[in-house]
Amino acid sequence: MLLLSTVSVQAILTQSTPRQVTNTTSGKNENASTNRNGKLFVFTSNTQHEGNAGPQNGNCQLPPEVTDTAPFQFDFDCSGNNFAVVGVDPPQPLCLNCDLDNGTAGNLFIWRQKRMRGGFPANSIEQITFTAAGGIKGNANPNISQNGQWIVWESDQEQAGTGVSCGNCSNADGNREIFLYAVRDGTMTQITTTTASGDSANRNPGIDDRGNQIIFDSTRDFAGPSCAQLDGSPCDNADGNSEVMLYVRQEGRFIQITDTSGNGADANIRPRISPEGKFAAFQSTRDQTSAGLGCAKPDGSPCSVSDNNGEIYLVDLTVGTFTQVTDSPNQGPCSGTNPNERVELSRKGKFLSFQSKCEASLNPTGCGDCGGNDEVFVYEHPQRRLRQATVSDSGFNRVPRIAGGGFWVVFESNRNYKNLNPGHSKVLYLIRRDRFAQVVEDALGPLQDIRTKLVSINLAGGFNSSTEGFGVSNSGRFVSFDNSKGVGNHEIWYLDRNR
Ligand SMILES: [Ca+2]
Ligand SMILES: [Ca+2]
Ligand SMILES: [Ca+2]
Ligand SMILES: [Ca+2]
Repeated sequence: MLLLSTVSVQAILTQSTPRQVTNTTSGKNENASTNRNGKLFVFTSNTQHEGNAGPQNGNCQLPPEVTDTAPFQFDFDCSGNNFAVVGVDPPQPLCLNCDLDNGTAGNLFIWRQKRMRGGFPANSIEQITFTAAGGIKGNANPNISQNGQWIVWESDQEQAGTGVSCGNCSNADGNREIFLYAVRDGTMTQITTTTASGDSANRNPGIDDRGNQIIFDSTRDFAGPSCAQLDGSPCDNADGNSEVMLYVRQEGRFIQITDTSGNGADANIRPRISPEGKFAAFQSTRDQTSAGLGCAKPDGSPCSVSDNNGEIYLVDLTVGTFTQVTDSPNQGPCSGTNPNERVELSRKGKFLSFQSKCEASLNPTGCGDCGGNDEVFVYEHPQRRLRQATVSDSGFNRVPRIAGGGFWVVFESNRNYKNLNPGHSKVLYLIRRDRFAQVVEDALGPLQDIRTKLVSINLAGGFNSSTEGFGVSNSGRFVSFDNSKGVGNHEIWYLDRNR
């Protein structure tokens, strides 16, 4: 029995309800990403998907081999998941190409909430990958472009089998490569073709709104005629640490954004690209003082020689210059690879969100007790201003994602802001960036600013996500996430902030 979700919202905002997308009996559904209008969701799943034409069980179709009344395992409306597609009666969770033996690997699926061109009815599923091995991470970290036309992901598998249309897919060595799927015609492209370095070979792909550029981190060396650095010099990563790479789809060429040495697979990681594709951001433990065509801090002074803890960088791809957003000491909670991490950026690189343990150095006069727990920060590039969005004395504020339009930041937290989460469950918050974007739960911190607009997504007793991964549309209206609380195993959910 599904626990009814409870959602607390500020009075000024419309009541909204988390909606369950998948309804399965075992395994995991995770890594959900949504396009700009919430019509398309892509996610990974290692659960068994039933859905081809078969006998009817209520409103649900059963797969041909099922003769009993076993419930439809992958449905959206037949097992009490509270989902109903407006205007479709009865809603049929239809999948025309699902592999009925999925369950050994994480594969990618698209869910179409609304009727789409190409004959896809509302509330239908399409399976994209058909690998039989690799576990839940066999196909991982999918991102759909906001225009809904392109999906990029990482995989250590050979993309093959019935239903796969790929002209260049080849990954016999089983390292992790980057792949691209064209939603319009169902064709697949293998973007990277490399060997060795296993799961750290090519990772963390991001994609701009139109799917023109794909960014990722790679420990492989792309030296060759189809790759140049931002300053025009040849690509080079002979030392095999992780560098930030960009793939220009229409030209079939690569741009190596960082050129550093040392720290292996932790050197330069988790890059993101801005919605229009002109800016990139990433986290790095390496020295960027001679990066690209120049590197400066927000105040215009030269970048610091790295003391090798993780810092956030912003890159203007059109002119090749770097901005060192954070400059924090490699000590205490701020030491190591990930004290500043998980950067996301809005349109034209104007606003960055990231997670940080470095409050004592980034915001020494406003960080409350400054204990160094994970807090959310927002950097406003036009004003060259860094704001601490959460001030708390314990617990966590994680994985902030600024929506592409820059108005909303979504993050995961177990703090109680505006009394929306007094039980300190794990919830998602959406905070308006363009108001006074700060929330406080810290007796030593500044008083809460009443202008802050905040929404929480709070399933009964908090939710339990597997991956710290969720998606948000450019407008901040649609948020996709996974949760197992109250539903047994990890299922995909979404929130339409206007409903
Ligand atoms: Ca390979
Ligand atoms: Ca290197
Ligand atoms: Ca530092
Ligand atoms: Ca704190």
